[in-house]
Amino acid sequence: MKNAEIAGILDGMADILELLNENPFRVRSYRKASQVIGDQTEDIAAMAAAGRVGELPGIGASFAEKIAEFLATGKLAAYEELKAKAPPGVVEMLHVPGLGPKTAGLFWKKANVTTIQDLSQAIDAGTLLGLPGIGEKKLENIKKGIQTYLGGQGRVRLGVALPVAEEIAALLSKVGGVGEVLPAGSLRRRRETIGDVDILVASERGGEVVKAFVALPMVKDVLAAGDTKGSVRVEGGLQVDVRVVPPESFGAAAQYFTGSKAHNIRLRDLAIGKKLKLNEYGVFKGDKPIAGKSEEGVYAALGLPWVPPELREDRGEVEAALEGKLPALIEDRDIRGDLQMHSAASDGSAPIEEMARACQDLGYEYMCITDHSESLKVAHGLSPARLREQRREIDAVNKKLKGFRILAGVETDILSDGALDLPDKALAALDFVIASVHTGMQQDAGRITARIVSAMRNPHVHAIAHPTGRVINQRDPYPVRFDEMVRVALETGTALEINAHYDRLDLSDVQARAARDAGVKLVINTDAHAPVHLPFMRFGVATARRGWVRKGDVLNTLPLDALLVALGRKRGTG
Ligand code: DGT
Ligand code: CA
Ligand code: CA
Ligand code: ZN
Repeated sequence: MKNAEIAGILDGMADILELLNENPFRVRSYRKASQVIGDQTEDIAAMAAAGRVGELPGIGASFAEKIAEFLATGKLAAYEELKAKAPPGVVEMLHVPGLGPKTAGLFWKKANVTTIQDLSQAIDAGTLLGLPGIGEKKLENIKKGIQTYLGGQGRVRLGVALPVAEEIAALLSKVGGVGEVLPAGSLRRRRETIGDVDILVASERGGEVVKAFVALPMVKDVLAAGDTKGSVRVEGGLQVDVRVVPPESFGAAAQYFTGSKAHNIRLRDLAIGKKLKLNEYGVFKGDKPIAGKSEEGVYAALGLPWVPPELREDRGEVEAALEGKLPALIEDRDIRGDLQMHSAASDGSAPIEEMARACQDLGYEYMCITDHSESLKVAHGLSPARLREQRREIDAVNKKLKGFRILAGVETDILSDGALDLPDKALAALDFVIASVHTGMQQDAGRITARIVSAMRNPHVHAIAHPTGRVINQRDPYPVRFDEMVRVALETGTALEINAHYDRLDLSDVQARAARDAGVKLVINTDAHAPVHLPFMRFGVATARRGWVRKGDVLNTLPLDALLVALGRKRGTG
């Protein structure tokens, strides 16, 4: 499908238009079109062939024409023209957290800064100070943003890498003489970003497997192709390595190449303590292999139970395993509903009923519609009156659904002064209220923390959404005092969200663990803006597992009745 590629181009066009100071409505229309195309489950090429692209919301005749041009020629003349109007380095600057198009344009036009390197040097040399609106503080923020941006470069988000790896693994499984296929490395540990993908294949016919691998359709560049190892780049630049190992050492290879390196070093020390040798071929007593076929066997030979890959970071899992105290981690199937999502009433793309049927297809018992509140104008937030109207719509859809319940909720903004964007009376009428910071993220730690604390002290607020505000590789967390947030969450019985969207994963793994250790309840939500986002739940569950989180720590593992009781508790009515 070309959907993602087209969405990327339209977004890129919006960036350049913004940089060129074009009409904000025009910029917005490109962003909207990009979002609509990106959210489509159906192949745009098929829709175009049927002449249905122009019917999509926000896609008029002119966008439909551009899409047709791209589908036919693989290029878009208007995009090429736009790209010629701004240096690529300046466009790239827009990806630096804290650096908007106005500022980037200013640096480019007034200080001749055309690359991120230029920008870094200009900040250090102090030559940008004194440009209109540019002070020390702002430059310091941009400097930090550059570090975030460069640090994230080359690491691909989990939700981008995992589907690619799974598709490649499925294709490799069909190659002749292939047994097990396992995406290992940081991907198997479900880290939030992936340096490269490491896939293991059990086979005696290495050369043939590697040949088949480098010939796969998603391969853009072949970096290496030998008898046991192949290495390629796929679209978007992600590197994928395949290693072919004989079945009798597959378990040892799986253990070794899953890592992490720090975990492996601990295991090697354990082996040495038992006068054994551990490597990617097996566990050896002298020259004699005593384990290697299965991963369980490798751990058992070292006197350990099998350790879930998400824990293998040397963060205490080896000690816990030795003591028989590994946590029983939450699993995908424990999730009974999704408590944060948006409908077409605010900035989502689907009506409530469509979201509900998609949730039913995932096997859920319930879900909650949490559209934005009124002050978030860009997201078409809901007033109390519109919320009341939405409740009636939800009641009507609920009547049609069997064995499933849509809860009425809201994602209410925590305003700059800490007040909520809705009166208590409106909040009290809803089943579930999640509060979040979308504005004033530049405030200092004291003020941001105070805002969130005051939201948690409201008895109608059940949870805090994306509690640190970070966007992976794009935006640093706002400076909330995490310990204080956790302390007040516990004291007030407010849950903290693990936002499952792979752009956020917020709380992060280590933060989820700290919250869970403190006894705070978590809630794992997708924040879906379209049905295609609902399956992102697994990235949230993976992050929870990396945070040692158990089923009982998570609100939305409860059956509906128990969930409603738990929600009532915060309001003193449960
Ligand atoms: P990444 O790719 O940066 O997201 O992280 P990983 O963990 O996938 O690292 P990668 O691709 O360099 O190597 C894959 C695994 O192979 C790693 O998790 C553990 C293992 N490994 C690699 N180099 C070493 C090493 O020098 N010593 C040990 N014990 N294991 C290693
Ligand atoms: Ca890797
Ligand atoms: Ca690798
Ligand atoms: Zn939000």
